Amino acid sequence: MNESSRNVIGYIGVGSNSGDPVRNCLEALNRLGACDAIEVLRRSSLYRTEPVGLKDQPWFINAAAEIRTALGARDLLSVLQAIEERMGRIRSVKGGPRTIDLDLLLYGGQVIEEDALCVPHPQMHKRRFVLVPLCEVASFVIHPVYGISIRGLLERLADKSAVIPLDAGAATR
Ligand code: PH2
Ligand code: MG
Ligand code: MG
Repeated sequence: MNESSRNVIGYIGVGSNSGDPVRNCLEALNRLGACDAIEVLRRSSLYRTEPVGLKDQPWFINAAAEIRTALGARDLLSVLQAIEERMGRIRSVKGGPRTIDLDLLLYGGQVIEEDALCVPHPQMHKRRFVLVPLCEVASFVIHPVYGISIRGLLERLADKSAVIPLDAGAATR
């Protein structure tokens, strides 16, 4: 199958904790859906989440989106990075505050391990701020490395950091 006829279901993690994080997340999702070869099928609710890793920074807004795309994984990553850049993401402190972070969590059932691209996202199964939103749109999807559903990963999760829904019900809109 060639690039243009491919239609892959992917999942994107969205996060922001600087400027107006709710606006930033929604704007990033709009920009994603405005791309030619990307259709946003569903998005999760938005969540207010406690920072994981570097603690001394503002709480985040996090969400997840299910997309269908004709792009290959590398091209999709380039689109995510271009949206981050155009929205003014500044990488000052590693793991620190950011205007927008778009992470490619899952791309079909593919496992890709390259310097610039690891899919599934190597940290996703450890993070409540990723799995709670993702579970809204992908509860039965199987993690291609662990062979466990997203719901199953969430049930096994050790991370107890706070993840609080901001607009419950958005997934059905
Ligand atoms: N992203 C990080 C580091 N820590 N914590 C929360 N709550 N949400 C994030 O999106 C996040 C984080 C690096 O990508
Ligand atoms: Mg990122
Ligand atoms: Mg991230």
